[in-house]
Amino acid sequence: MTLRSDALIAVIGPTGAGKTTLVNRMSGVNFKIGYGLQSETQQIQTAKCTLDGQRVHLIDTPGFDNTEMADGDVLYLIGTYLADIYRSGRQLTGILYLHSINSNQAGIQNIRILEKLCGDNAMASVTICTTMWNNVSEHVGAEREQELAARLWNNMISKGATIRRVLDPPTEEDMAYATKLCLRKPVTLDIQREIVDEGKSVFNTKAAWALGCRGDAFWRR
Ligand SMILES: Nc1nc2c(ncn2[C@@H]2O[C@H](COP(=O)(O)OP(=O)(O)OP(=O)(O)O)[C@@H](O)[C@H]2O)c(=O)[nH]1
Ligand SMILES: [Mg+2]
Repeated sequence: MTLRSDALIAVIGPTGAGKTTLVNRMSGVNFKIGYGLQSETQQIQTAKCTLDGQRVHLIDTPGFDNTEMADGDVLYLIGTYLADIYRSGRQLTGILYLHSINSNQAGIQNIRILEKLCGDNAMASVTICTTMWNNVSEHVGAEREQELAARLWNNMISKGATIRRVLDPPTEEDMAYATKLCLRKPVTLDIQREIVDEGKSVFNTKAAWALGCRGDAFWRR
């Protein structure tokens, strides 16, 4: 029997969307979560766990719109980490993009970055996970979800991205979904190709241009 290698799933999204909470709940680790307005996660951290016999590394990332770091620095951390993975011959099987349904911010900038970071060919590996359903009435949440899907996430959905409501704690269906993600076809993101295959710096990638950070962040380094 061939042993399947550990799956890699990245958890990305705006600060406070519940990324670390989800990683903790799924893996049983106890990474620090935020309580106030301040962003919590400042580094990439990975949690190993086993989902239905499949070993997986959940990659928790610092959020965009961070109170402690510029978005360019967040992108730098995520981009270099993803490039290192690809360089070492490993690939992601899923990208979870978290969005709080309780937020009245659409997160346009975040979506633009995500689209460029992944690229069209990887879009089918993206799941847009809406969180904080227990902080909003079902009616209001559902309306927001519909509007976001029609006006902001439509491009990603048309390229194969999936939307999913995730409860806290995740349900058995959520865990089963994550298990299935581990078994999906490994994918290469545009930012990984740009950095590793094309030799670009993080600040010359399409994601950096979408962020508009190239000038500032590039010259600071
Ligand atoms: N009601 C509710 N609260 C949640 C949910 N997920 C996370 N939270 C709370 O939201 C706060 C922020 O959660 P984190 O997991 O730290 O968010 P994060 O996305 O990792 O934030 P950064 O590390 O700053 O990027 C914490 O107080 C969590 O308890 C959820 O689904 N529902
Ligand atoms: Mg966090």
